[in-house]
Amino acid sequence: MKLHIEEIEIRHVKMRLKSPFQTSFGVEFDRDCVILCVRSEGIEGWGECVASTYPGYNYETAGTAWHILSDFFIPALFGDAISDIQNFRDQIAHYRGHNLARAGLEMALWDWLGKARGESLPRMLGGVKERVPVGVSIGLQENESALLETVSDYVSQGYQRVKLKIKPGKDVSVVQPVRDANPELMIQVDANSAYSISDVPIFQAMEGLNLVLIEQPLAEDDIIDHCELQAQLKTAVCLDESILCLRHAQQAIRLGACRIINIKPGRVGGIDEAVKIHDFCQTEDIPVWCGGMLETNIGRASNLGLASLPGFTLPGDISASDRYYANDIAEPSFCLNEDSTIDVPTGPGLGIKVDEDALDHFTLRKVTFKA
Ligand code: OSB
Ligand code: MG
Repeated sequence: MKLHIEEIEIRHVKMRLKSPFQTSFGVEFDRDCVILCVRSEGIEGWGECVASTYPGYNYETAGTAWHILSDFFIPALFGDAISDIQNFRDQIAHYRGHNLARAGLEMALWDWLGKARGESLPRMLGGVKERVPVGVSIGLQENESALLETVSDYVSQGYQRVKLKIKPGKDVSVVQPVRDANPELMIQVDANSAYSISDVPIFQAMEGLNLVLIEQPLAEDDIIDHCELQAQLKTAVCLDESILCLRHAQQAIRLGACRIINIKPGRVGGIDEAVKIHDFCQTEDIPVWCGGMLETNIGRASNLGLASLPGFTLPGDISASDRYYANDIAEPSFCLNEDSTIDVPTGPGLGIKVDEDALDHFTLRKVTFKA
């Protein structure tokens, strides 16, 4: 790879979700994100930065990503050619944080690189699966009947695993009726950091629900209390927000803070770091699965490619395209197979084609940086 970037286009895109997504940190009606396009030698590489509308999941937003990309990360790339992904990472390594922005740019480079080489992302990463198991992440609902209806709708579509968002006051009592109505279903819960160590009894009360895992129960910067919690539970704790890099994963596993890791390439600063965490977890016999950030088909294709690696044994939050947006900005539309899997794209790079008309329709602002 010798990539002399000619230009990079960034767009702030806003898309209405088919249904609002409510978590312990708030509700999202629309999804804001930053879409990137790297151009050189007649090849376009597309990337999606998964920062959202407001700093609820973590501190980044589409606005902060816009600032960090345009004022720091993108200018750092005009000059020397980029020789490989590691070299790209080195060029912005002196800047701290902002993993979602970093990962969006890296995704565009992977797409460019794959197209230049005529290789798909899963092939470049060492993927082994042609289809990957997936589930669906269900936001907090108004009441019990709305939740039961939503779950049964997804089950009838073929999803074999659901994830239920929980928060204090809406936990055991919310999950119990879903378990009662679906004795065999794979169910897991996600608290998005809403509890503290004094809530151990609540998690102990969940032991009877036969959950696959409990995702990010405590504060994102609190590995110590996650250790204390995991030691008192048979159910596996899974970390999402707490794991920002390979070192965090190594230390969390060494200390016993979790038994499963949710890998989101955005949160860990890119696909390259995500693969490193996957590789480490495989040697430690720690199951991993690919999380989601309500991606468009650009980020969805990337997640499917990553999840084709052998260690992604648990179903990912990579639901079918039709669950998110009425009109997406890239093709193909990813469909659920009867066995609750989705096919991994096989075309060069991400294996998708961006629909520029649709993209223009959802674009709030656009800037092109030239070398
Ligand atoms: O915590 O996993 C999460 C969406 C946005 C921010 C954080 C999370 C989520 C999801 C949705 O759970 C997963 C998806 O379907 O993309
Ligand atoms: Mg989560």
